[in-house]
Amino acid sequence: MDAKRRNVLAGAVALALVAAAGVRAAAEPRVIKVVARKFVFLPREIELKKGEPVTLEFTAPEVVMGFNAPDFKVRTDIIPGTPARVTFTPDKAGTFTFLCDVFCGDGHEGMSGTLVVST
Ligand SMILES: [Cu+2]
Repeated sequence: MDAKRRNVLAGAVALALVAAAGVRAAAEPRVIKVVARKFVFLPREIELKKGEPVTLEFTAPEVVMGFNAPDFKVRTDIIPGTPARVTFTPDKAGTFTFLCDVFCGDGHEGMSGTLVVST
């Protein structure tokens, strides 16, 4: 293979790599970390964008918690020591309540937060 042909090939490979990386970057959800502790989610308010994939990554330092956002049909248990993740793409804008749906103690009933989804 002559040098010119090798350069063309190298250029094509580089372009393919850049294209693949670009596609991966676009599809990668934004990660937002959330801590669930007695008896609050931190942050309590989570800002999302309609149509933008997001991964919520939960930790619970104390006891088992739950995360449930019924408007987007996502929920997970949050076990201490193991990050729990939900990935979804908000399909509507507005303000939506999420809550802890695993009984975690005396303050459980008031343990909720808000997803604020903008367009
Ligand atoms: Cu709870």
